Amino acid sequence: MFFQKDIETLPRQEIEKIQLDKLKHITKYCYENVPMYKKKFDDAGFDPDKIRTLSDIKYMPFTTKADFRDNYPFGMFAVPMKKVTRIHASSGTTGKPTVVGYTKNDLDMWSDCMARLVTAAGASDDDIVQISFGYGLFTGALGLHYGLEKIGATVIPCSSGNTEKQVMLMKDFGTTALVATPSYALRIGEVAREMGVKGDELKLRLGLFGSEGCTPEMRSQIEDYLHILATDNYGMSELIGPGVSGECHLRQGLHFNEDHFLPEIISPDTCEVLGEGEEGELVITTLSKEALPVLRYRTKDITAITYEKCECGRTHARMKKTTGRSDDMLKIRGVNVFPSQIESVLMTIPQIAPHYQIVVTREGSSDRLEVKCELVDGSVLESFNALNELQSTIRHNLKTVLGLDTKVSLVEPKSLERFEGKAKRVFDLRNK
Ligand code: DLL
Repeated sequence: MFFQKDIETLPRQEIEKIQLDKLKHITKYCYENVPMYKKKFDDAGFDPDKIRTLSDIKYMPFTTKADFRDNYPFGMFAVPMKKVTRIHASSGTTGKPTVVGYTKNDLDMWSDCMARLVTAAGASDDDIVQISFGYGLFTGALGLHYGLEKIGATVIPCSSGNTEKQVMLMKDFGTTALVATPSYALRIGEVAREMGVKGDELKLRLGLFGSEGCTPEMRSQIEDYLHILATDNYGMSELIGPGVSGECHLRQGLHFNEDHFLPEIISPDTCEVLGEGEEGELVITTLSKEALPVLRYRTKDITAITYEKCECGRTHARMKKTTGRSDDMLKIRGVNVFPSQIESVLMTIPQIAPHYQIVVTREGSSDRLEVKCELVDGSVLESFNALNELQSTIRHNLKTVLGLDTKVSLVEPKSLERFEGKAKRVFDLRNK
């Protein structure tokens, strides 16, 4: 068991005392050791000695992805390279990767954070865990790897890809827990079916998923495929990787490791700090990191925070599953659309498989939204009436939720792309 009860169940006042002490320290540490923070603070007239209460953080300037880009590759590091024990990087879609570094203490703290979260999710030293995140510069695989080893679980470092082999090992080794993106878990379940391996032939019982969004409706489908309880883990490379927050087995929000990460929610438009329960952009300050401390990082992920104690006994704040990133939001004919809203609608329609694509184009001055949905059973395509009826139902349901007219294209089973890491389902072709 890796339940750090003395920390994970602290009363709020005591959590906040730890946070304040650490915040004061890290603010000065950044000012003294990272030229970028010194300049940022001086430019903003922010005095690092002026933090008296936690809410004084609101006077501190934000850090953004652009700061990483401008200081590529190691300019944000607060320690000499001699003290850096590991480097990771996030791939990004364009240009140079975002580079992150860890001291020995950072790696220990990271595996503690992960050990806490996987324990909360229900993993233990009885589990045989297949890690099907890609090993390499991506933080996901090694992050979970060391956390799971710390709790004494048996780790199988499969990496992603070669899905038939993944299924074979899962069956032969008696894997009980799977670490993957939800999309790859779905793919593994699909290949298992194709190979004639039924969910109940596997010993799988727990999914430790994360790194991308997944609606509750999609999650239920994955659980049905694999006969598991699926839990969610949130994090990002810039902050540490996975280990920022994760669900316990009760799945009532993702518990932060609040002694190491200080969360805030802001309005993405005005940057004003919002209150408990209000939805906005998550901003995180790392409180313990040595190699790459990050102050008030704008994650762009949209969520809300609760400080209520969880039924599981843990007292650290929890965040709602994210509804998406602010930059994932599509503005179509003036209407804001989150891809997760479309996913939720599609996943309630039994004839539609959990595979879809969203394509946005511009015709003249008007935006056009097309949703390609994969059929569970291709025979629908042979009946004009059945096809028509299904299309109108989906169009109607989408219109009710989004308030937009959508073109619905039903496509053959198994015709849309599958993913071994994060899924790419949205194609905004308007500026191409
Ligand atoms: O995805 C770290 C991670 C690995 C988290 C494994 C959990 C498990 P990046 O590649 O830097 O890091 O991507 C970070 O992915 O800002 C979110 O938009 C998204 N993301 C991560 N976890 C979740 C989640 C890793 N549970 C970006 N739900 C973040 C929704 C998530 N989105």
